[in-house]
Amino acid sequence: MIYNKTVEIIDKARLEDLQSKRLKRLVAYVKNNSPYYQKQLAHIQADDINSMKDISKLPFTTKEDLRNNYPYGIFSMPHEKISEIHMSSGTAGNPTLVGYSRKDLMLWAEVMSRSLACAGVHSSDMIQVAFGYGSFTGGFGVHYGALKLGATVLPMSSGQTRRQITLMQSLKPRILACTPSYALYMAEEAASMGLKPSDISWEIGIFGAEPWSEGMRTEIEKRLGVKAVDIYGLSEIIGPGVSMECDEKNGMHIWSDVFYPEVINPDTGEVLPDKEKGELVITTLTKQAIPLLRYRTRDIVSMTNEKCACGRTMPRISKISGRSDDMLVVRGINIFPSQIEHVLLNAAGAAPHYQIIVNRNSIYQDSIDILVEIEEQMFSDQMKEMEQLEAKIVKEMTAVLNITPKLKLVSPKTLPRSEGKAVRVIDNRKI
Ligand code: DLL
Repeated sequence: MIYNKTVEIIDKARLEDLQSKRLKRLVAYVKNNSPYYQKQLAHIQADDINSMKDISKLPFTTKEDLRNNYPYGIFSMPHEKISEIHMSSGTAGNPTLVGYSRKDLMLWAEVMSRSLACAGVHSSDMIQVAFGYGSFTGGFGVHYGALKLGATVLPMSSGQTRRQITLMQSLKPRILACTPSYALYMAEEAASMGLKPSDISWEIGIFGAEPWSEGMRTEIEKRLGVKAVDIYGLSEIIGPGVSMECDEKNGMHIWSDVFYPEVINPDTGEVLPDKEKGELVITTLTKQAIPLLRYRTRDIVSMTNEKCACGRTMPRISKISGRSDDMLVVRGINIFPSQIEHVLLNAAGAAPHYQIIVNRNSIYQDSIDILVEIEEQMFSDQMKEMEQLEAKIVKEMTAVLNITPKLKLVSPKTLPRSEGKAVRVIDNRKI
């Protein structure tokens, strides 16, 4: 079902006209209201923006810019007027803070209802939301969209897996929304409870917040007996609901009347033609609280404007195939190696030599192993002290990363040294 026919099947010329009018208005708005953009756009006037081509005159915005202007420096609205605040994980110091006005929350509900309908959800459906609720955007985003669509929400958050499954058996929701790795964990748990795929009421699984491959899709579909579709988004833009796969399972429609996409060469900033792989950059055309110009998502995709068999004219992006920075997404949680380094540098006894190894086991559960060298003098000390050091680092890392890594202390000078860029991360997942 197409939720909003006036925009989802709009013809390209009208779409571009709408986008350029919005961009012009946006430039005037952020110049007037955001202390950060006031400085950045000192030499640009709204009158310089007359078509979408003129977007190239605007500067890029990065996660660093958000963090350097923490908490409200980049906002275009005084914080008293903000209705809701969320955060993105994956930063060692200041979190990436995002705010929503009432109108932004309505926009979020709108793009999420388009996304849910695009996945095949109807107003008569019940949606089990097993994305986390809290400062993470997953739970609330799906929740708001489901309410606007008129569906019934079962707000479970993640965790309490057996309870999720018993409730599924009694309430029979047709839709499940969670990370793909959690879906597989639920499949495993359901199997261990003696359930067969035919005992499972979910027919559609809406999965995202972390990278997942076609192989993983096939596996989830087989184990849970669902149609598995991909949802993409990021807190800085709005949360989930930036783009969504339709029945064709051939790219995710990006709601470009409100989130204008470009794909650039991450090294040069040059805009790439259709179908070429590069970094996704998004401009939020209508947001109020924290609109962003040309935000560098660091996610690697290719984009196509070719017509889709579903009838939607909104462009499609491919599955996310990687990142242009060193951020790792493990079980939906964003992790930067710098966060790990920060903990190690503050732990007496640990040397600043480490290696992060990410593995995906047979049921696609990701795990992080961290090998840390200990200092010479610590090495000759008591076993007990080593254990204490290990426990201390694991505790710190769990607090900072929101995920418990497996830590292994190794002898001094055993990790490989490098003469160029250190290879700190070994990602064995081959996504
Ligand atoms: O993960 C928002 C979200 C929630 C999306 C629920 C989908 C479903 P952040 O925590 O800010 O927001 O993390 C954003 O996660 O830049 C990608 O690198 C990664 N990511 C999100 N969706 C996908 C996906 C939410 N479908 C970062 N495939 C993004 C691959 C994804 N990576």
